[in-house]
Amino acid sequence: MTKSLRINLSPDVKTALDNKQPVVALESTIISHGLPYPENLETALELEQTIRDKGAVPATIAVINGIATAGLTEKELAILSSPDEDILKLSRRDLPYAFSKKCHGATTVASTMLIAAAAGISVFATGGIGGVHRGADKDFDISADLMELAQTDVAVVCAGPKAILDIPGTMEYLETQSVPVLGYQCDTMPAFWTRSSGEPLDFRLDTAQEIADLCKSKWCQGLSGGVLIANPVPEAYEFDAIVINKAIEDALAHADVQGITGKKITPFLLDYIRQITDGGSLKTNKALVLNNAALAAEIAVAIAA
Ligand code: PSU
Ligand code: MN
Repeated sequence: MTKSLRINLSPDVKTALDNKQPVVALESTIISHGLPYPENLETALELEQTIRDKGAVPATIAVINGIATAGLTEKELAILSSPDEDILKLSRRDLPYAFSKKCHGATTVASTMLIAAAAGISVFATGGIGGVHRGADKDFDISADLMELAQTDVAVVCAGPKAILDIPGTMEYLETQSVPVLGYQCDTMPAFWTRSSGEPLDFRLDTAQEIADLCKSKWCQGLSGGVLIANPVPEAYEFDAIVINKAIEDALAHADVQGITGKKITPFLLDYIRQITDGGSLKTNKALVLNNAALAAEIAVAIAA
């Protein structure tokens, strides 16, 4: 019995990888659990187009009929986006269930990284990574995204940890796990809906080329594990800090009253915040993911050159 992950590559992705052309991985939890219909499907398609426009090949990753898949058809993207489908949220630990039950599932940052690395894809764009939750000193809620960043050789472009989290705690955890965190044209950790959390970053790099150079220096010398690139949301789409922080507090209080925990908490908070900001948080969310896809493509092009 072979012990390597079984992966279906789309013809596009396979050709690009065979020819050492730039490829950018995209996750699917954001489609199935992070954004509402129909914006989720529109965004998924726009993300892929943004990456193509920058000269790279998009590889959206999910589990389809129990098989890890990189590069989805429009029909598969539509299934993952559909409010009528009950799509599982799959982090690393959930993959064996989906494989054995031969079902569909959306992959988180953690499981997308794992599948991307196994396919030979080294750059990945998401919205915000999971992290240390507020109150993790009591409930131990720390996203598996951080453990994956510690061990898997993929560069992840994000707009910071989602601001629903404990951002300083998340940064401490990344330091302990020896994950380089790079500010792209910024000196402080972005906070997803806003451009800065105020937390200083150790490294600022101003070009995709410098980021590519750092990744190559790391991986070529056997320093395994991920690289986190923090790319602030474009100014024009930044959300008002006071309004968003109030919305986050409200959402956290409601989650507490309703007893929402575990893998349901992140989708619950994102949806609640979208509703109480009248969809305003959604515009920001969409803009920041597209911005991350564009930078990820530039990094992938620079790595492949
Ligand atoms: N970024 C977004 N929306 C999302 C997520 C990230 O803009 O929905 C997802 C990612 O898939 C991330 C997951 O891996 O939330 C984190 O979930 P948890 O906190 O349960 O580990
Ligand atoms: Mn969690």
